[in-house]
Amino acid sequence: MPGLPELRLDLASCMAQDTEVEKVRHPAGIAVTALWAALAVAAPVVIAERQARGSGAPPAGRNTVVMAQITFRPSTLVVDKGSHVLFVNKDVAPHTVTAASLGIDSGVINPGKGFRLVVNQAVDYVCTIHPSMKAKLLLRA
Ligand SMILES: [Cu+2]
Repeated sequence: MPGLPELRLDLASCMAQDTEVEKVRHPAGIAVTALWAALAVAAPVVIAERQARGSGAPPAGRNTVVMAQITFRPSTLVVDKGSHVLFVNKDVAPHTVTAASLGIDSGVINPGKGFRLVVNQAVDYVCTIHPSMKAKLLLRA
């Protein structure tokens, strides 16, 4: 899926974010920490290679919400605090990711475009163009 250069750039920082999370899940172990540190360096290289091959589709990330058929999928996504969530519009219609009370508004996301959000709190959001589109992000306990 060409046409998402900004999304690919964001993906690299998201993968770095994921490695930080994994470090927390494996407390203490020096070897484990060293391994993930190495992967944190390797991850951007992998992304760069994918770009070079022209495979523009983001990998099926855990923190991706797809907009398709006038629906956010999944409608509830549980993420670690501080995670980056990518919203990808695979629909034929434009959408927004909006939580007005939290000051979150993607603006119009056209088909084929995306939006990245750093999640530090639970977020109930809607698409302002299609008020029936509602979904939420929850923080992992
Ligand atoms: Cu919409």
